[in-house]
Amino acid sequence: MTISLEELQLAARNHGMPLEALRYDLTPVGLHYLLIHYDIPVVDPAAWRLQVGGLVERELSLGIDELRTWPAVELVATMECAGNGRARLEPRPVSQPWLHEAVGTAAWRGVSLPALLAEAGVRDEAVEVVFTGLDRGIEGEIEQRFARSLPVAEAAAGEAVLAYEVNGQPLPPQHGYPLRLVVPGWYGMANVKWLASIEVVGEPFSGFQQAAGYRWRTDETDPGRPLTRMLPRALMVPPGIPEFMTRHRTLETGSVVLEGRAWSGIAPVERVEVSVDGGRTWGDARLGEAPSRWAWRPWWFEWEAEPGECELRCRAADGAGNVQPDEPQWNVGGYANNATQRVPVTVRRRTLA
Ligand SMILES: Nc1nc2c(c(=O)[nH]1)N[C@H]1C(S)=C(S)[C@@H](COP(=O)(O)O)O[C@H]1N2
Ligand SMILES: [Mo]
Repeated sequence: MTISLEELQLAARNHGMPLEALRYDLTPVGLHYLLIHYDIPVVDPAAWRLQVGGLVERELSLGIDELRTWPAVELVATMECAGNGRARLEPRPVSQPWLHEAVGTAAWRGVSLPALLAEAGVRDEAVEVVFTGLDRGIEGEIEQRFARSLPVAEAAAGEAVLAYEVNGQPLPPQHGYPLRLVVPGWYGMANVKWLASIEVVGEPFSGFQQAAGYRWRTDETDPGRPLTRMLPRALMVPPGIPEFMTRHRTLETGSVVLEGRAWSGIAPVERVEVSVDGGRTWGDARLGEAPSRWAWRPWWFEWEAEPGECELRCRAADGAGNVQPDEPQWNVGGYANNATQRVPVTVRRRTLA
């Protein structure tokens, strides 16, 4: 189970959202999780341009000030890394060792991707749209720029946004300055940062992050299936106070309101259940309104805490019938582990002042 220095190096660069930040509808920018494969590029906004080409009627080359003159759209979306939960698989796939915290919700503002593609004019032979970032590195022994594709139908007719602002501020360097793609409902890897080009292609894209990475594979011989939309997940704010090293929680007896958020990229969350006895019995949480169709829903659960040790759990179900499993399903890349969160707590009698 030992974490290597290489995994620690990744974990120190790519931080999660502290779970107490589940209290915010919109994650404050510095608390949103981060995942960066290579180095954060430094971009000169005066020199930067977005190139749009391939199977289009009109090629486009747009500066950031020009993009800002287009009609702006706002998209509030929950984003989660496909590797969230990876570190809880056994044996642990070696990569960024996320526990539960690779998630955040933000208000992205920018240009509608379908509107931009309509302006360029997507030709009939188009199959996919490829999004390439400025960041370069080596992965699987292949030198590359981070690039991902979307099916033409998703790109040209969905609700994706080319964002230049997050929560009312210009994108900070770590979130893709000056422009990033945001594809609501999809796992994080689809949301290409530091966008340099958009290319409409007539064949499925075979780049590393599409053909080798981000596939759900049972073993090394399995070509696997691509990861797309986020499976449902509920997370709770760990209640009480943490012990510094172990982060084990302690709280006092009496009425406690457990709270958290739940999301699914497939269909809206319709139910959240909570267990206060390690999964033996479950009760329904009260659900609040999601800030948008693509953002997490708040939930609350009232609990009379009795002295002793117990394990809290929560799980979400979406309108398409997807429910979180109790146990993870192992896969080569360690993706899409949405097994229920477990929070062991010690309840002690209220201390007299
Ligand atoms: N250009 C580029 N885009 C990228 C990445 C990257 O390394 N390079 N990482 C992807 C992954 S795996 C995730 S989970 C999200 C994370 O976005 P965030 O760091 O803004 O939260 O960005 C995606 N977009
Ligand atoms: Mo990710």
